[in-house]
Amino acid sequence: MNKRTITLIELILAIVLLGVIILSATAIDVASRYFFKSSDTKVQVLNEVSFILEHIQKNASQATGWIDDPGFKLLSSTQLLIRQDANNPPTPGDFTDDTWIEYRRQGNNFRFSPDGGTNWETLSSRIVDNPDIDGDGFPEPVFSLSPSGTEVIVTLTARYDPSASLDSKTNPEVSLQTRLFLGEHSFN
Ligand SMILES: [Ca+2]
Ligand SMILES: [Ca+2]
Repeated sequence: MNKRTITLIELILAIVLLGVIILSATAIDVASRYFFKSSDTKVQVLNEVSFILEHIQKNASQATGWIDDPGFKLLSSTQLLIRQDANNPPTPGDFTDDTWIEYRRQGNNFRFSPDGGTNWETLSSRIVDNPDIDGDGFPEPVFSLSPSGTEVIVTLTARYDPSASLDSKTNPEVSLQTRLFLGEHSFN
């Protein structure tokens, strides 16, 4: 009679192998969750910045004015005003009854006023300073006039958690740039 018995060594080996299998399964799970989490935060930040740039583009396309009386005012590198005719019915020949809408970066907030600074809506609370995108040694301003005076360049950077430092995996940031073609509003 040669009954097979499990030795202590075999038992320990079995436990260790089981441990290794469980650990590697957990590692894969953590890695995939980490991956989804980081891509998810990046998409969220990207959506937020692109929404703002579309918001500005849409309103800029409805600016009222012409070469001697442009419908854009670049008050500073963080403040842009756009004049619109909000009258019903519209009074296109008269700019004096029009409304200046405003976009303003204030700290981590990017805000929009539809009525000349009375009411404000916060479009994002994730805004951080722009990096130096064109490599000239200076970070890009939020709003700037192109050298030709024919476009307003809008550059915006948002970070998932603006109070924490940038980390491409856990705290990503996204910079986007758009140009508002001024047409008859050109400053030249
Ligand atoms: Ca008008
Ligand atoms: Ca630069």
